[in-house]
Amino acid sequence: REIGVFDSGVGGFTVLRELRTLIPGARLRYLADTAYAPYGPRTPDDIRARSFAISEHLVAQGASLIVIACNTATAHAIEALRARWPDLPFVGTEPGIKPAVAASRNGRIGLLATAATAASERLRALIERHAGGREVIVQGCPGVVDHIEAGDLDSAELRVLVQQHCEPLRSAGVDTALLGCTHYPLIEPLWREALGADVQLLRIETAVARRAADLWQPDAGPPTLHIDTSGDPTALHGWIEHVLGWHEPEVRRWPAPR
Ligand code: DGN
Repeated sequence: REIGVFDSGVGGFTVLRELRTLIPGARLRYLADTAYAPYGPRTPDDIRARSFAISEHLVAQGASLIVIACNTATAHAIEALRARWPDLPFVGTEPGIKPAVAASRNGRIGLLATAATAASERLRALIERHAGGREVIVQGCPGVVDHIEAGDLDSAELRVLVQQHCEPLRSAGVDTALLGCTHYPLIEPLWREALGADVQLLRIETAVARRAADLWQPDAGPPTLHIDTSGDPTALHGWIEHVLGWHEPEVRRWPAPR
């Protein structure tokens, strides 16, 4: 029995890192859907289709719990996944509106996410339910994940893009900003630089891993970590070392090449 974890690419490593820390005994399998990244510009139908195919794979490998380490897939697919596998717990990744409301002093909150998350009905409902009338400025950030997936964490071009996406938050005077995409913590210094020191930045990975830890049922067998990708396995090695500090990655291609 494994915990299956997936994202469009390397963003979910930020969640995987927390899972390894909080559940050291877990048998983990991560699927990076790199061949289809980024999800941000994709249609909801597309995102659901990818989430279904990936979950089939994770279930076939023995998943007894699935962590959707991607805000975009959570926003568009979690309800459909739960309907398809009613007995399998799915833990989603969603921006922590409630903690942001609690942390904000001036009641103005910014939320940075992919275009697909920003446009989702689920996010709109989440804000309506939890924001308690506070103003939440939602900013879709097209392009950012493409840079990160390409290994660019600090180019001048990416800095300009990040500055542009943060501008509406700055002019609205937010004092709290949420990173609503699991890729974004990988460039946290750039968001900090663009938002300024007086804006507090909130991340969500630890809360997601904690939720998974609550649901996880220990079973026999040593802890394991498998990483599969729909893209080029070698492209992930640097990331695995950078984010997870794991030096001998064995990454398998999924579906297996014939
Ligand atoms: N990392 C994903 C998220 O949290 O939304 C999506 C990244 C993407 O594919 N655009």
